[in-house]
Amino acid sequence: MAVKVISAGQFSSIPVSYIRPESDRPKLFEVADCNNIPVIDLGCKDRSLIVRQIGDACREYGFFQVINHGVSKAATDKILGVAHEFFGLPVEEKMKLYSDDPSRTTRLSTSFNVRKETVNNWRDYLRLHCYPLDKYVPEWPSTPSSFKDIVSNYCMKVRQLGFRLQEDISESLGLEKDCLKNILGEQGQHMAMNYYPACPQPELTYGLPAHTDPNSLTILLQDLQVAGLQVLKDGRWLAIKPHPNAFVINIGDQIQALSNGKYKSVWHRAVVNADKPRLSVASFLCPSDAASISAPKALTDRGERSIYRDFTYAEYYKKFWSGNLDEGHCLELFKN
Ligand SMILES: O=C(O)CCC(=O)C(=O)O
Repeated sequence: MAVKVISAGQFSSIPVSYIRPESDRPKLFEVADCNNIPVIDLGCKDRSLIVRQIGDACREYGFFQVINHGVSKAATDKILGVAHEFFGLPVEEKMKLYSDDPSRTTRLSTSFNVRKETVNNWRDYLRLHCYPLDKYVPEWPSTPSSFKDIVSNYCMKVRQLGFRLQEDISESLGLEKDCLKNILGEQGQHMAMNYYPACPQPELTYGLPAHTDPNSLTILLQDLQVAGLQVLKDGRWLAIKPHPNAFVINIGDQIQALSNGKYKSVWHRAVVNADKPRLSVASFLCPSDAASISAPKALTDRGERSIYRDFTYAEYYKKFWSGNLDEGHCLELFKN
């Protein structure tokens, strides 16, 4: 099989297929540093304060960071370490897992959806389905030998964190704690280990272009040393500086729909840099395929109309992968 991943190459300039048209480049000089994206202390004794802070962050930014989140530093250090080891493996070893078929449950791939897109992205990624673990772990890489243990331990911890956040988000909307979780059903869990090699011309391309996440909630672990995540706020791109021992949390399209548009599934993107590779680990909680996504009555019975028509997550996910990542907010296609 031809070597398709960019982490296998040495480049003094970027291949033409990665060059964005002039109108669609990162314009890094226009990006502002964001120092005020909320950092919420989940260890705080005052739960009502946490719920309020989460509600404010979801309305205002759709993004926040959490500290004292219950996932140990050992677990986050280990997963970043094993991800670095994985991407550092000889290319023949990595290519055993290569696939550009989005329906594959374990696959190494590159860019976003190479079957559909016209311009490529400066990213390789390992995509894993993670729930239930005993179904998917046997498919995961066996090299490095510690991979399966480290990643499964991390997945269990992050899942608990995600559920706790969904409870807080539910309450922040004035709903029962379990309301959102009940609608979302038996949630799936996916992971993208993203590897962005150093790029000779970062001003011409993206690691990931602007997109929103199709799922319910995303928990992102960023490489502390190398920034690259940017969020769109009030029409301006803001660079999110990695905060020590924090996760970045973002609301996915399904929570935007369930909140009847009160909470934002915000556009975000990853840019690359000329000096250092960057790594991030995104964990996605995904509604069950059959989950019927419909804003709870309590949010619409005060005369508010439902912004989105009812749909199942399976229907939404199919639509999302049938397009390009940066084509438009997929939720727009589900408006009443
Ligand atoms: O690498 C990042 O910071 C962003 C990753 C991301 O947005 C994704 O995996 O969907």
